[in-house]
Amino acid sequence: MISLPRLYAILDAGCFPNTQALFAAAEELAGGGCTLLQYRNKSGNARVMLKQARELKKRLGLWSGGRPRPPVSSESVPRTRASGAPQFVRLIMNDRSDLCLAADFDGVHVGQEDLSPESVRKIIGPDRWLGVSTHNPEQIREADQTSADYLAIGPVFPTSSKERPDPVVGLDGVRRARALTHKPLVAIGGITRANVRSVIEAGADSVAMISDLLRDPRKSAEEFFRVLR
Ligand code: 3NM
Repeated sequence: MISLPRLYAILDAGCFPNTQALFAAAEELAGGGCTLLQYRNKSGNARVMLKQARELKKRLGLWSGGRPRPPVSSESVPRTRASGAPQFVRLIMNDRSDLCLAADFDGVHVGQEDLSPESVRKIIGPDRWLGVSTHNPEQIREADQTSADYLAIGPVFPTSSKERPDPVVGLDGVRRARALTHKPLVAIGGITRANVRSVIEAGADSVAMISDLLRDPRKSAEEFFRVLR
């Protein structure tokens, strides 16, 4: 079973004015201690996505197929403040298994309308991480039977970062999800530093966040970890 860090940052390309701002945010998040990052781009432009993903990999991705790879040049590697040790960031591709492989990412996250978890598994192989979004108990039960490495449940709270979000599940939805699966559980949707504690207490192993990390990503990530200490 995989072990998830508490913070699962999602970099949504649509939230940034340009590509440089996207990369800068990624590096700041890593500098703030984030070790799991999903690249999300709903534009549908596969070439742009691959280019951005490869650049993220170049700047942050020191993992390969789930196995750690020692840094070649440490110059551009973000460092944790306390130890000065290189910060390893696992990179997850939203929706697209093909781009995960092409950019040599460490995993794929799929929703209910993407390829099925088993189809994705065939493409990415046994080592890369596979995450599946769920929004109700029935979907959790179904996803629990697959080879997904972790399940996501949401939206926990109202969110404006997703188009046509499913109904809010609340903290009760997180508790219910926790009772239905032994797989690592990621909570998502409307989670902030102000409410993250309640979400973890409801049973989530990790929380995925978009908007609460946008302003000053490094500080936000650092504060996230402080809140959970
Ligand atoms: N998926 P924020 S909610 C990408 O319910 C996404 O599966 C959701 O962004 C789900 O942290 C969501 O800004 C948006 O609310 C999360």
